[in-house]
Amino acid sequence: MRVSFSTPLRAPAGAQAGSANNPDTLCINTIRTLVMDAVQNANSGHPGAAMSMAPIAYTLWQNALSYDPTAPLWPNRDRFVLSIGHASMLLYALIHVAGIRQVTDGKVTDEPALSVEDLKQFRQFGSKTPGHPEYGHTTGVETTTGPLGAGCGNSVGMAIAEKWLAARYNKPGFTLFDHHVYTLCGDGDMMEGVSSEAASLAAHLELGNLTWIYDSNRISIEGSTEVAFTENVAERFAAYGWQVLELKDANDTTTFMDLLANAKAETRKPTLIIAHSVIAWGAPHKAGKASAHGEPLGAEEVRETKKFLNWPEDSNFAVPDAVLPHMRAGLGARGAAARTAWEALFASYRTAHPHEAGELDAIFSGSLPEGWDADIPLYPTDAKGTASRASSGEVLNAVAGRLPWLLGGSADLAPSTKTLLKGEESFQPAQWGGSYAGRNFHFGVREHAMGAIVNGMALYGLRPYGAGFLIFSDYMKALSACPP
Ligand SMILES: Cc1ncc(C[n+]2csc(CCOP(=O)(O)OP(=O)(O)O)c2C)c(N)n1
Ligand SMILES: [Mg+2]
Repeated sequence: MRVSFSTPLRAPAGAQAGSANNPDTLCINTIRTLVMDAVQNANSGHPGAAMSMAPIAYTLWQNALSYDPTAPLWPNRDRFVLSIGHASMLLYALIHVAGIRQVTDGKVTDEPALSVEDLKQFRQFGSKTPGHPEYGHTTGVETTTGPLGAGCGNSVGMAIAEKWLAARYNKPGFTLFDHHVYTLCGDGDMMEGVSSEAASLAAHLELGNLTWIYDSNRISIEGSTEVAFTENVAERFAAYGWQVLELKDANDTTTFMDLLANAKAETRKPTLIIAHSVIAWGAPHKAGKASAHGEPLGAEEVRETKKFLNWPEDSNFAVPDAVLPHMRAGLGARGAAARTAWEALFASYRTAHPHEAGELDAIFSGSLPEGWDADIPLYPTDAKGTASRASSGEVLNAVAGRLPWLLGGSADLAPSTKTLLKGEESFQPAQWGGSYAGRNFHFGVREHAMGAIVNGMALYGLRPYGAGFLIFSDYMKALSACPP
């Protein structure tokens, strides 16, 4: 169905910056309506947060994210983590309107990663648009999310990986790694313990390359968050050592851009942007209500919301012609310029630093160096036996010599778990006596965060490990499974 957009696509006063035919408003309303239509079509899903976060997510991608939709695997791309995995339609709509290309068997194709047809298959068995985003299944998804808090933890691992790669491989005149990690999280993420552990460590490690945007709509499944969550999140994060910024209205994209600039400018502290929002903003009867969290709005409410947005009421999965070109001119052009400049830089790096470039090739492709296992000792049969943690420590150290990107640590148990890499520095900011090139990690007594963090690091091609007593593997089970 072709829909007429001859009526000005106006948002209600104060809803968005810009004039009546503002192309940004057009894109934001496209995302909002795709979310509503997909959830309605599937007759299940979570429309509320995805709708109200559309202005923020779109503005971040279009104006700040360094990402080339035609090269989704470019190593120095900014990372976007949707920790509120239930709001998956927001990410799927973005992947579509941003024109991200499909990656198959590690190769970029000319196909869109998600077509409108794929969006129509939202939540259907075997589709590319499952209920929660899955890494390796849908191009453009940087990590699997759904269990709340885990994406926040993954993003700390990603920020660590970025710092480590920069410290080890950037050379004078060759800034190969200087990207930022952005995470969109919600009340549920903030309540989960794993994000608190990860946030505490992120501040200690001075991960200024990390920004979490917190959708503070004060609604979760059981209703108002007042039933269980009344702490002052801003003060908590300030106490961890984060820079805390507040956006009074999630629709205020102009101020949001200023806050993003402040986040980038602060290089020693991670930043939390608390974005106050109304869940399902724009829906006349459902906005602000818990029922908008995880139920379709209903056909009539969808129609009325479209009317409120000055959108054709009979449209279904409509993407106006101007939307993809507009994002191509913004996000696409900026990302392509950064990516091609990086590729030229990496080509000359290859000449100047061939050994390091070879290591990076292996990291990016997930391969291991030739002979990585050559030094692993042989253990003859021995009636007395060797404690497995002792042999494990010997094997780790034997591999570490030949695999420079084997790195990790323990949740405050290294003397027992024997996981220290001999002769290697600690991964620490300078003020705590280490370096970001260090390979020994001190996760503190934070098993849950450790599990989520090493997964985030693994998503960069590094070979991280996290150690604790065997019984604690049960404690952290859900967060320790390695990504594909
Ligand atoms: C670890 C974990 N526990 C429980 C859930 C189930 N769950 C999904 S969304 C949600 C509420 C989340 O609230 P919020 O983050 O505020 O999302 P919003 O309602 O604002 O969309 C819960 C409890 C989950 N996904 N992960
Ligand atoms: Mg909420």
